[in-house]
Amino acid sequence: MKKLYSALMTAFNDDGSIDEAGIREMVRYNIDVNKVDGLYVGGSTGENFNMNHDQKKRVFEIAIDEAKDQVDLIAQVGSLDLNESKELAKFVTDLGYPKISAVTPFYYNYTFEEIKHYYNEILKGVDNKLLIYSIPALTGVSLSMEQFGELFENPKIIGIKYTNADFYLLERVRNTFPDKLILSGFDEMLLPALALGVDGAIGSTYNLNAKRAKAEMIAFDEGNIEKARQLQKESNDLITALIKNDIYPSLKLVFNEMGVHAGVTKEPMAKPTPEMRAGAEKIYNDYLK
Ligand code: NGF
Repeated sequence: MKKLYSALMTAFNDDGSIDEAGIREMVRYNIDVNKVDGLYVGGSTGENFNMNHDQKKRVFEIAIDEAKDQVDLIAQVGSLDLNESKELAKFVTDLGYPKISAVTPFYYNYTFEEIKHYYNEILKGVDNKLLIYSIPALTGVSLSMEQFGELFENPKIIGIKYTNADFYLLERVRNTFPDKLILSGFDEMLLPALALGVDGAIGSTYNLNAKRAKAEMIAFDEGNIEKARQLQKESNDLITALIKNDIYPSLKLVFNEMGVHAGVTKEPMAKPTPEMRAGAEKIYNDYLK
C-alpha cells in the first residue's frame, strides 16, 4: 500500500513566533480529516530554513505530542550547521520520531565526499533511519544514481524523498535499489512517479488535497489509469492556482479560510497581500468547497 504524507506547515504569528495551537490544528486536520499516512515535519513547507534552532525543536515537540503514534512521522533535520543537524537528529530520535530526513547540504557547492560525510556524521550514534531529501531545484545539488548507491552503503539510509522532475534518474534509482523507500516530492507529477514505482509521496498540497491524491494512488494500483489521469488533472488545476497565487502563503490562507488556524508565513517569505487573500478565497471556492 502506497503511503501519502503531508509536509506539515508551521503556523507563525505576525512577529515570526510560533503559533502552537495552529500547528496542533493542522496536525489534527491532517490526521482526522485528510487521513494521511504520515507527516513530514520541518521540511520546505514547514519553512524550516526560516526558523531558529529553538523554533525547530519546538515544532518537532508539538507535532509528535499532537500526533502521538497515530501516523508515521519523518523529521527533517538537515541544516548547513552539521552540529545542529546532529543535535536535531538525536533530539527527534529521543522524542520518538521513527524516521529522519536531511536535505543535501547546499550553498557552498559541496563535493560528494563532503555530502557523504555529512550524512554519515548525522547518523553516527543515532539509532534511526534516514531518507535523503533530494531537491535539486532549491539546493542546486543533483546526486547521480551511483552517488545514491554510495550513500546507501550506510544501512541506516533507507531511501529518498525525491523532489525532482528527472524521471530517467528516478527509473534508474528505483530499479537499481528495489528495496529502498522512494517517496515522490512533486505533487503535480505524482502520476508519472507512480508509474515508475515510487512507494508513496510527500508534499505541501496534500495538506489540502490528500483525499484526491489518495484516490489517485488507489486508482493507479487498481489499474484504472484513466481515473488516475483525471484525478491528477483536477489536482493540477488546484496546484497551478496555488502556485500562481504564491504557494506557501496561499496554502495558509486557504487553511485559514477553512477555519483551520495556519497563521502566516515567516519573513523573509511574503506576508499575504489583499490580492493573495482574494486569490486564496477563490481557490477555496473553486477547488475545495
Ligand atoms: O515546496 C516544494 C519546493 N516542494 C514540495 C515538496 O516536495 C517538499 C512540493 O510539495 C515539501 O513539501 C517539504 O519539504 O516540506 C511542492 O510544493 C508542490 O509539488 C508544488 O510544486 O519544491
